[in-house]
Amino acid sequence: MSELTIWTYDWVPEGPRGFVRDLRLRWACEEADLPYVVRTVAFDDRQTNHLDRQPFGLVPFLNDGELEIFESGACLLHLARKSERLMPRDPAGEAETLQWTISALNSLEMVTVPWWFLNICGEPDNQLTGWLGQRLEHLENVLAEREWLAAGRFTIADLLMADVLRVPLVRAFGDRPASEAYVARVTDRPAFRKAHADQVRQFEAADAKRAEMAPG
Ligand SMILES: N[C@@H](CCC(=O)N[C@@H](CS)C(=O)NCC(=O)O)C(=O)O
Repeated sequence: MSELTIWTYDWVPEGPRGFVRDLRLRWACEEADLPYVVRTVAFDDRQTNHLDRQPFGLVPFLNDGELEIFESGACLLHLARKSERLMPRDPAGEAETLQWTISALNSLEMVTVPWWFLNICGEPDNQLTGWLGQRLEHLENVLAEREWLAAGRFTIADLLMADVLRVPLVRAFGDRPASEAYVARVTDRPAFRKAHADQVRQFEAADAKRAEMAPG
């Protein structure tokens, strides 16, 4: 099997630790027992220092041997082709997994991220609030009826949806008991806990190095 390399930043401030999207790829590899290494690009000058690997200057991106791929969703789908644990192989189970994976990105995260951004910029009651509320309410109704989004068991669709929903401001939005239980259940998986702890530990370790290099 070719070597998987997950790329992230060499350091981030405390706020995003535990939420940088390389965690999605670490988590998937942990779920599927796929061996991987983590390598880094510099956080400083990130807008321009790795445009050859991620055309928007973001992380994560992935190497699979010679193959290079960016976008966390695309990387997850790539990893899912390696392990049935991440996506079932029967056509119906695969189609369900695909639709919920894309919907986590394109129906939920496309609202949660801009809403979150306006919120932290001091506009908690912004124009996206109603839209977000509707999307989360619809999802709440789905999650009230089932334990997993697709195929009756954990898939990358749950990994992605739980990662979108676990952002603290989103998680605290409204009273949505089924969604809260879902996020708690999915993020209680040992693979998530390991991926999360590894990421936080890596950025904490980078603090010391950064302090050494700081002028004065
Ligand atoms: N759609 C992209 C989004 C990637 C993204 O927003 N990455 C964040 C870290 S989680 C980043 O690199 N932020 C740096 C910046 O915005 O300067 C994906 O899912 O891979």
